[in-house]
Amino acid sequence: MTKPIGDWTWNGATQRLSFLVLDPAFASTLSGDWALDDLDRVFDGLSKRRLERALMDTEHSVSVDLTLAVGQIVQLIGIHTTAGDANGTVLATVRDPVDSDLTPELVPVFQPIVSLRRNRTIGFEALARWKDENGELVRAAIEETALATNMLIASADALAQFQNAADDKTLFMHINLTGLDLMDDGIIGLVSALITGHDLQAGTLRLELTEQAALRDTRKALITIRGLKDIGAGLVLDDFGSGHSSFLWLADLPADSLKVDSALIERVADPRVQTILEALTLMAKRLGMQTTAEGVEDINVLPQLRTLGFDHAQGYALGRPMPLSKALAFLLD
Ligand code: G
Ligand code: MN
Repeated sequence: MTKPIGDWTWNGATQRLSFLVLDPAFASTLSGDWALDDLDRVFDGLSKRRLERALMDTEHSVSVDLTLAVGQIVQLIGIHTTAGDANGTVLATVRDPVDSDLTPELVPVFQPIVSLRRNRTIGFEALARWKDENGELVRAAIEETALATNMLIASADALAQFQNAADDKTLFMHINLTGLDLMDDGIIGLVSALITGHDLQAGTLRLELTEQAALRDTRKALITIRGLKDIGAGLVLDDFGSGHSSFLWLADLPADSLKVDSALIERVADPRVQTILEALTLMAKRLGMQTTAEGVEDINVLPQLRTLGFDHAQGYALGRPMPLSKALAFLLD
């Protein structure tokens, strides 16, 4: 799994790179204040040159993979500040302490989100899948603490690739946050590092939230959510209209987008449901939010969803969740 293990700071005047790393697997190798020339004692030669180039290139944000002399890989992501200085976060791939052969590999898949007005893919939702023993991708069965952290890192990387491939910096990515993530004090730092590290426009990395996820400590969750918005993350209310999703929650949450639950979309032929959907999209518009119809399995309902006021649609009829390479091909097609 990949996770943040500490911070780095580059001082352009003294040409020194400082690592503050607390993770015991890396602290003794990395922590401290390094002269640039001595870094080849830590990284392999190619990595050191890549790092040098990234630190000198003040035009671009920093995102560089480094191989440690001992074989592990770390990633520095961050931004240049004034006077040639730079700083950011250190990410590392660490082996699961449990038998790693028994832990299935996490593979994000990406499902297209389509604009009903422009009739084209304008974003994706990242969904977690696990590679089973036959190499098949299966739905996430394991509830894991590091799940979303990994999904965030992988999906932000994928978003940068999608945006470059399509030459469109407005393309967005939805990533689901769990209740555990909302209680994690490091989440704002990580999301901020990913946004700046990949040079993403504000609002293109969008976090999907459910009221369910905030239930354990609503006040703390709201503080975290507002912090996430402040650093440029987009906010999306997921599964609205079923389960735990109240209007109070909507009143408190500065969301950019509302996803209407598939249980309602499924029943779009029912006139009562149509009235509800129309009211929901109108309300969302007045609150400055976009709306997405979830679980669209039949393309014949698309004109009706448009008439009811939906901006976006997502579902098997428009595209299945796909691995990165397939999703890239789908986007460019
Ligand atoms: O709760 P959330 O909206 O994040 O759930 C998304 C899940 O719904 C994913 O696991 C995805 O595979 C699934 N999904 C996406 N589109 C469709 C669809 O058209 N029909 C059904 N039944 N499931 C879908
Ligand atoms: Mn979702």
